Amino acid sequence: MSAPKLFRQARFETSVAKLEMLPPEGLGEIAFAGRSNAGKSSALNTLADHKRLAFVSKTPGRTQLINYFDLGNGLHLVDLPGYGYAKVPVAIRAPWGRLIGDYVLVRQSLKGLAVIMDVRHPMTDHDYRLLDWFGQTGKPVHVLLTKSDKLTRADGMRTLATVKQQLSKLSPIYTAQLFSSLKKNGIEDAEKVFASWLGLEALLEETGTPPAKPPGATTLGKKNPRAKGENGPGSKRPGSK
Ligand SMILES: Nc1nc2c(ncn2[C@@H]2O[C@H](COP(=O)(O)OP(=O)(O)OP(=O)(O)O)[C@@H](O)[C@H]2O)c(=O)[nH]1
Ligand SMILES: [Mg+2]
Repeated sequence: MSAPKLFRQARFETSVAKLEMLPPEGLGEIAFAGRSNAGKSSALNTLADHKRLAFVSKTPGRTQLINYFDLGNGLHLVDLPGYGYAKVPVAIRAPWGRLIGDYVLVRQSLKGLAVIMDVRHPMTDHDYRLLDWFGQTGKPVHVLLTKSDKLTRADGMRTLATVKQQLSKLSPIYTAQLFSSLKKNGIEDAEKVFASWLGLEALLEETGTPPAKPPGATTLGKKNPRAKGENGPGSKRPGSK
């Protein structure tokens, strides 16, 4: 267990329903993709050390928009809609091949993809399709096998070894680790990978110094406007009953 420090600055910036609405290209962003209910929003909250930055729900398919979180200095974390959950009504179930698929290909600021998988259900067909698709960018992927608190350490390690082997067949630069938002396990390893993608390694050496905000930045303390809508009733902390 360790306290996160790298992404503590994260502040909600905007929600995007269409590619044309994406904010201007910045200096770097990391997107969190994965099956609905895998724990993407929870992982993002855990890394940001923030209980309700990104919306977490027991209802799969809650995150339907691309949500941008500002890290300052032109850097962002991006929470993508989940894929592969059949019970979400077709009207709001954009196949990842459209919004997510286009986003991961066209976005130049995107430095790498964090693919979040429930450690009990890793490497689904949808995950494979996304990894295959993203492969054409040549950019890195880091898999967080989350909810690792649900398995014994031995079972978790076995799954990790299998997933690493499967990933190595897709690309030598794809990596994976165990993670738990509930137990706050795996934060440091994830931070190291994401810091290297964003060129922030030096910050990890310092003792908890967050990235400086650029002059005139106004996002600090901004309320998450989804508190009334998508981020509404039923939101839960990871693991809460
Ligand atoms: N035990 C445990 N539960 C977790 C963990 N991470 C997330 N959860 C739970 O899993 C459920 C889904 O979490 P979310 O973070 O909303 O998942 P998501 O991938 O963002 O889901 P969508 O937005 O629907 O795609 C919630 O009930 C969380 O509390 C974890 O590490 N351990
Ligand atoms: Mg979510």
